[in-house]
Amino acid sequence: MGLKLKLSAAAMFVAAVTFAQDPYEGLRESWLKKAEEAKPALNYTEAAPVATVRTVQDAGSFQGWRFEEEGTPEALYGKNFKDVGSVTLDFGKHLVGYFQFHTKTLSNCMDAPVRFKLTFAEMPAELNTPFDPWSKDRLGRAWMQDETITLTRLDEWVRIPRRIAFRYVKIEMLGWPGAGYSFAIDGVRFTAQSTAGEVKTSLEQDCPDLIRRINDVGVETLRECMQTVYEDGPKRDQRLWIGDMYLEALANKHSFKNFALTKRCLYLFAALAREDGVLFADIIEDPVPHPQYGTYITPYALLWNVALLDYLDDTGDRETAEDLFPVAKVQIAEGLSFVGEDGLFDVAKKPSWLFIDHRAGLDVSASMQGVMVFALQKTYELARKLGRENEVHEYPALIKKMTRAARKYLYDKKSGLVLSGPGKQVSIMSQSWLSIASVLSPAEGAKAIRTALDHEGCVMPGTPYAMHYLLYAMLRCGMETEARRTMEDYWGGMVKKGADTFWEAYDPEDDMYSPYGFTPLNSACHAWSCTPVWFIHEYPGIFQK
Ligand code: RAM
Repeated sequence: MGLKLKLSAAAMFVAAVTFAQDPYEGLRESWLKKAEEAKPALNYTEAAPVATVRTVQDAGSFQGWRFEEEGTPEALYGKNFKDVGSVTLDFGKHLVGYFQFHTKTLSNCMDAPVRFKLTFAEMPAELNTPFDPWSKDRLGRAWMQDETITLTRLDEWVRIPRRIAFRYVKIEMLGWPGAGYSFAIDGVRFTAQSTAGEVKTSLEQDCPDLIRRINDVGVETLRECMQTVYEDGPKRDQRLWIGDMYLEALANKHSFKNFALTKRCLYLFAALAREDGVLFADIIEDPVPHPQYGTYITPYALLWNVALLDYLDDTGDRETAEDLFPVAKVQIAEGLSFVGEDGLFDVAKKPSWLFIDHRAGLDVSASMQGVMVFALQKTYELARKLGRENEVHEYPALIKKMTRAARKYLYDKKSGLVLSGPGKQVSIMSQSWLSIASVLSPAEGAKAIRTALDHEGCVMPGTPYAMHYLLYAMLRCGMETEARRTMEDYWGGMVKKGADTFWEAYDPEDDMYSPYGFTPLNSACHAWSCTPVWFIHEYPGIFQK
């Protein structure tokens, strides 16, 4: 679809949501246009498989499966595929883009169609776990990348229409095509795409090997997720979420420095916000950019403000920050509408999906208090940088009030722990968020985090997203050695278990952990796990020595 057509269709959405009280009235179309103008071009690279592999079930490997090299792709290309029947190819690295294969008549002529099943996978276990029967309480079955295709012609390239995120592909011949002819699969190729471009940073020469590998895997993760928006995962969900964007933009600052993509995403969220100005949690680009209607995540909307401040700091692009500052104010006002007279964020009012981590059972009240205070602080800083403090003069008093309330109702001086919700739950996220928000002093935060880590029954993070905030909190609390060890253990743990790109969900104690009830649904290349890139470069003295 041409840019013009796309723009006008998206503008129709904008027109449809515009009504009398729209705080962004008259601005949305120009914001959408700025988003389109900032869209970076995709770079394409050609890739080919490096080996054919055989499956090995191995309890010592991640999720119980690994591949072993078997032969070369060239050896496959000469064989009658009716004898091969099934083959798995390894491309040697994670790729995002479009897959093609070529067939060649070997004897006689095609006298009946031939049908194949192609299964693409990011992980060995994903390729070796049967997908069916599919339970209806899971996410959509078609996220799984298996495709059936029937050829009625040979001797040409066939392209699989859907965009693929994978490292491995299994090609199986389905049924028997008849005895009248033979053929080979004599070529396989992949066009990979990303908008990331070249890495523009480097590590210190004597940077330890494990940190270097963590950085490299983080960079690859980010590269794969940088498409025409910051996607969360190129396999699933293939869309722009605020929480993922915030962390991708951090890592981008210290790698590709592709700030136009950040600008595009900030404007997209603003242009497509709800009628009252509240940001949707995520945006889907095709066929025209539109929100995932009905999906709001208050902490994400608040973190959008932080991403805007970071963008201003990274680029000095004042025009964008000025344009979008009113949007930041709306997110704060929306968040504050759930803060009670007592100065506490009231999760019982259920403003939205209060996503802090995927870990089941996590009580988010203390974390929400932290996110709200952090967003107030950062939005005030943004206002100051724009000389617009007068518009938000009430923020400092609110920060004080919410800090006092948090210390009074959520912080238990005796144990040194933050306790969240009616069940007084101890979680890593509660300690981390109240440390990030400076509700706890660095010494109190360090004690809270250490005590929680040793506390039996403490709710541990389930995703690298949550781990990011733990690491950030540790650094704010002066826990430098522990921060370094946490990165080496957690992200380094994934590297040691064979990660080419960092995973959406990871529990070092449970390789089968999945927030979706089915591990193959986990995304194995997930944006929010790329932040070691930011930490390693932002704090070279701690991570690169
Ligand atoms: C899932 C994905 C995504 C995240 C949301 C909240 O769909 O993991 O990255 O931002 O949850």
